[in-house]
Amino acid sequence: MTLSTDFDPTRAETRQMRVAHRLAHAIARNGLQVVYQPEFDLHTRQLVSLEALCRWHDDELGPVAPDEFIAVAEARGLIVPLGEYMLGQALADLPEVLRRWPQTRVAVNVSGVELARPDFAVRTAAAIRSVNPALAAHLELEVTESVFHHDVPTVRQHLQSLRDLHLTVAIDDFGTGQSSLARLHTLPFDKIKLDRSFVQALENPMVQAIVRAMAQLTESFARTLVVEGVETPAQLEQLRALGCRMAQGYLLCRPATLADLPDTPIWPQA
Ligand code: G
Ligand code: MN
Repeated sequence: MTLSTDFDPTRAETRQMRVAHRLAHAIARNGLQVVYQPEFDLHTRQLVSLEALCRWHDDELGPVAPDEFIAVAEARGLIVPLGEYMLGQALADLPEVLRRWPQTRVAVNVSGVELARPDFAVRTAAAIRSVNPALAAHLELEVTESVFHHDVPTVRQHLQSLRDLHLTVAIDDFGTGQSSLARLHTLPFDKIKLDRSFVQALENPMVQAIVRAMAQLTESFARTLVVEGVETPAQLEQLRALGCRMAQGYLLCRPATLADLPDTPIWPQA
């Protein structure tokens, strides 16, 4: 019998410490890249939003996957500086974004750890004001189910006061983990991003019914539904037929630097 030696807690700990150390270094030295992935209106083909995504290629560690370094950042007290870094980059890029797509918003992902901090809204508002208060109306915050592990009244207050400044709020990866229908009414939001697992199971009639119901549900509350993870023309057509208006995914556009993003959509016309 051979015992698995794949998981070695000491080595895992060492790797986490190393990643945390290098990540702190990268944040301090502007060493993280930001790529943007658009969301499109399937009716008008308009680019409606650009999601800012962090990418990291470290000199010593090589490329580190976002799933890994974001988990490390959350565990090792680096998620707040990382979040501030991403917000700063989004604010810095917004003038160019608005020149190219005047009606757009830039969306930044915000972790529950950040939103649970008492000064989140104040600091976010201050960061915006220090650049240009008018940019608030072009920012979106994407929050995941992880916010439900934290103090929900605090999170709600932050989101409410930032919405008062005209930021919008999207519930990310909806339908997974804790982001259940039962909790939907407990946070203020403008948009739901339906997790890509629904698209991956779209051949199942019950999944089709769920997607159709989500499109109707959001419409009846004057909210937006964006379907994540669209990878094939067949999925795109099926989503349209189910009443979905907005989508994101590799078929439409992969995450890219601002310089590499095409000005006009290049995904296949129906
Ligand atoms: O949790 P969130 O939805 O913010 O995660 C975004 C991540 O999903 C990014 O890292 C992005 O590269 C990835 N992604 C975006 N579109 C697609 C897609 O169509 N298919 C898959 N598998 N991943 C995608
Ligand atoms: Mn997201």
